[in-house]
Amino acid sequence: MRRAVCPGSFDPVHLGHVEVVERAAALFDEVVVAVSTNPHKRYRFDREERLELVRRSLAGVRGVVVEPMGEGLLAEYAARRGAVALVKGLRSGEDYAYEVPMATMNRHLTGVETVFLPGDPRYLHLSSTLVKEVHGLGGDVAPFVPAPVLAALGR
Ligand code: COD
Repeated sequence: MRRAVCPGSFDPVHLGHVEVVERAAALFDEVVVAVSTNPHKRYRFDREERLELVRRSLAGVRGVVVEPMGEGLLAEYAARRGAVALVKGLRSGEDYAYEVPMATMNRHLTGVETVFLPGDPRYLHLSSTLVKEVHGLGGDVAPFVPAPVLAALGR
């Protein structure tokens, strides 16, 4: 059984995330989508809401498990879960520059590898922050978020 972890704060999950998890699920036997919570960060959706929205948004994807990551090191969480890899989506060179030192450190910490998947061109401009801002100012984000997220964002 080859297991991977797809980590994120998912505040909220959007179609860029969903697409990366779907592709990870095609590569690994099981993908654990790990919803992180940083106690120093303010979230639009609390931990339970983010977990529920991720679960409902990925309900049809085989081999996917959604769970809270808790606090602490991602590399140690992945080791506890028996994962051979972290899977991260990349939108740009900036994402790559940000992620590579963490990938190197995570491999140093527990030996876990990081697999980067290039984001789908339809969603490269997406971030949870942009979704919240555009929706908050009255813009239409329906093409970019799963239906449960659109409902949770409200009108
Ligand atoms: N297309 C493709 N991929 C995307 C898109 C998109 N449009 N948007 C986001 N992604 C990817 C991101 O690159 C990221 O890989 C993932 O989706 C999740 O994104 P977010 O924004 O929900 O999550 P982040 O960026 O807040 O990251 C949360 C982590 C859990 C990854 C991070 O907080 C973390 O690593 N925490 C653990 C602490 C730790 O171990 N620190 C030491 C590091 S060495």
